[in-house]
Amino acid sequence: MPKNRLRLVGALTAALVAVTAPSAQGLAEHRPHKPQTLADLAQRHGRYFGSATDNPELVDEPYKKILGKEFDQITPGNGMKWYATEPEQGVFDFSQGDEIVDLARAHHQKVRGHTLVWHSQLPDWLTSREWTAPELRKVLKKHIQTEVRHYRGKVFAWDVVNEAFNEDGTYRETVFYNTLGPGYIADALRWAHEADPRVKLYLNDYNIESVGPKSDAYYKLAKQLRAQGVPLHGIGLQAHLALQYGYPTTLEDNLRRFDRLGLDTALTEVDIRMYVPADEEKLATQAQWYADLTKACLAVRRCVGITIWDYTDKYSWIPAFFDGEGAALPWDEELRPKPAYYAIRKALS
Ligand code: 9MR
Repeated sequence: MPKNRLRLVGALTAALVAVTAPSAQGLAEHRPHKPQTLADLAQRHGRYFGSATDNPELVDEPYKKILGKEFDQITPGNGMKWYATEPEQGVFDFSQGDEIVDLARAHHQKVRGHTLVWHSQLPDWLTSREWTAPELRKVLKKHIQTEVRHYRGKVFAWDVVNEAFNEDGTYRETVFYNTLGPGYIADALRWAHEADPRVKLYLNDYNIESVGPKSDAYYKLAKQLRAQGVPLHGIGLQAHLALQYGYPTTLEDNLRRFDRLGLDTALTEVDIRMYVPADEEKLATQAQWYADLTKACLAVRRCVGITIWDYTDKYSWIPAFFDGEGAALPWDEELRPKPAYYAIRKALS
């Protein structure tokens, strides 16, 4: 064979081999596709994608199946709150939180602890009497440390203080603030840190997605606490949004300023409610907002993850609290994914 033709045959053979011999990558592409979950997609960005859940729902098997599969992080909606965990003074009951932690562990999901200090859902023994400052300090310290110790190594983060500020950025006048003064926040963080030096400690609130008086109050406090060496690691932005109030367009800037303080952020209780009945247009806007807030978190390095406040309209808190509103979550009441679900996937892809 003339040299030229030989070369040609050689080149053709090489090309054929290249086309037909499946490379490692080619093989992977031909494997039947395991559908990627929100958690899988988020993990590729080093983030988690989680859902809240609540004990009464855990008898619903189809619900549990999606909960166990689609998410890599769980927050107990109620089971770790004070009324549930210390129903009588000094008598602790962690059964509800434990049930959720056990379920999460079985699915390799991490757990956010929610919440240690909050003015709402307190036990009667605490709200029905007056406390002196030394008495309440003792009660608060014991509650925090007993609970944090119980969940040491089982939760990766705690909402230590929840909803400490008013809309105008002044301190909310809770029993803790009124009795102990604003220093109760630093104390709570220190006590939690003492009980579990590894767990990430957050302050968490709603209506702090935008830059404004309430998020400014957190920014100022966070800066102070950091300067004083108080163990604060993150700010949780609940993100209970509503179509009628508009999208918080300064969300990304807001996340970024906390990032610059060296703090983690997380979107901790996301839902986007609307007046019901839902229609195609409202669901499309909702989907866009879910995508936008997902992208905002991905754009800011220390935004560590997103948690929706349960995943299905079947178990959303919204209809019971806001008359005429609902349809706030990415799955509908029949556990069918809504446009928001696909929009989140796309934003994560
Ligand atoms: O999801 C919780 C719902 O089941 C309770 O009835 C409600 C009581 O206030 O609390 C809900 O969760 C709240 C969370 O703990 C803190 N941020 C606001 C959430 C919605 O109210």
